[in-house]
Amino acid sequence: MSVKRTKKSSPPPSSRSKSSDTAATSSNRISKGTISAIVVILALSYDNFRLRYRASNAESANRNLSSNEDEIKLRYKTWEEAPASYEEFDHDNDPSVCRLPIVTVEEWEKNRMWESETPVIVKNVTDGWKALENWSKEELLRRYPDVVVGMGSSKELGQTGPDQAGSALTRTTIYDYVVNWMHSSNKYVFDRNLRLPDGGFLEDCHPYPMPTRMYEEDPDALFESGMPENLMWKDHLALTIGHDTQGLTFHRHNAAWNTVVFGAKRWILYDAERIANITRLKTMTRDIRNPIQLDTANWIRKLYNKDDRKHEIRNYGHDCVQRAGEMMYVPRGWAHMVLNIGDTVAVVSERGLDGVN
Ligand SMILES: O=C(O)CCC(=O)C(=O)O
Repeated sequence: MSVKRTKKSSPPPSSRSKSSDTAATSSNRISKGTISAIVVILALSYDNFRLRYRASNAESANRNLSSNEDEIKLRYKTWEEAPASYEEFDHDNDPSVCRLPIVTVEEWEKNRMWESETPVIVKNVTDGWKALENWSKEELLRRYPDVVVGMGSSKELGQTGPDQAGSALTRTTIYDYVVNWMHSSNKYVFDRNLRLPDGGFLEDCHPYPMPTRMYEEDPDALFESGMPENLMWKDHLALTIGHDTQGLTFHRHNAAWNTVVFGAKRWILYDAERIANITRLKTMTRDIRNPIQLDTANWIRKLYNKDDRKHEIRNYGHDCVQRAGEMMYVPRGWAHMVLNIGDTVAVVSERGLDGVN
């Protein structure tokens, strides 16, 4: 799929040859010193011209995002303008339904809540993040068009688990995904391979939430502590970008945090101990009479109210809506599925990358 970008053309070569022709014909009448001076001046002006040419080229690339053609391709100019099924999937986190502590950043850090086995929502995590401005749809496309990301269908990514997705992921760029795929396919960007430091893009998420900040501030201390690498909150972050109703189907992995920058996510979490009974896990996550895994919207629509599933989640799980600015912490081994409400952009960090079988 080609990416529509402004072509970078070179300055017209004729301007250079014409100038040197002029200098050559004058050479009979003027001294060698004067000729050298003219050559230097011409070279400087050419450089100047080249720089200005590049700058105006960059400007026109930026302007191009709002040109008619791209507006048609973009369909929705901002994340917020895109369809969002709040009416069908949102709820108000009633404590009997969500059943999670919703805490401040201070409480999260003071109590080192990432060491616990309880899921939790942390408020106002994105306070101070440049991403709030730099990742608006227009700015993301203008600043980071060429960041390479992996995309695949939410269902496949859920089935393989995002770390083992391998061939289920196609490499593309942020620009290509947002302009050409996001609203015309079921492709979801869920890329766990972004690395710290990345020279700009991920710095927009400063200050990183703990415990990822620990690694960023002093990786040597972590290595020297003797902690095995697969237990560290390390240098890989994930980026997720997807339209309304996308989201990973039930899966499990190591402890992870997920912070929404734009949009919202509905989460269904199911207790790690409860799913040690594998038959129960299967019954919960799919229709046993027709065990094709449903996408997350259809799990909520068609399965949630059947066969005791709601009772299980109300007693051994959580059903919560995470809003922009909030972080969801999922402890190791908890089965969970997610549904985006509206265009949603989030970053994720996971402890180690060793998955959970
Ligand atoms: O946002 C999603 O679709 C899935 C997120 C998830 O499973 C996670 O962060 O662990």
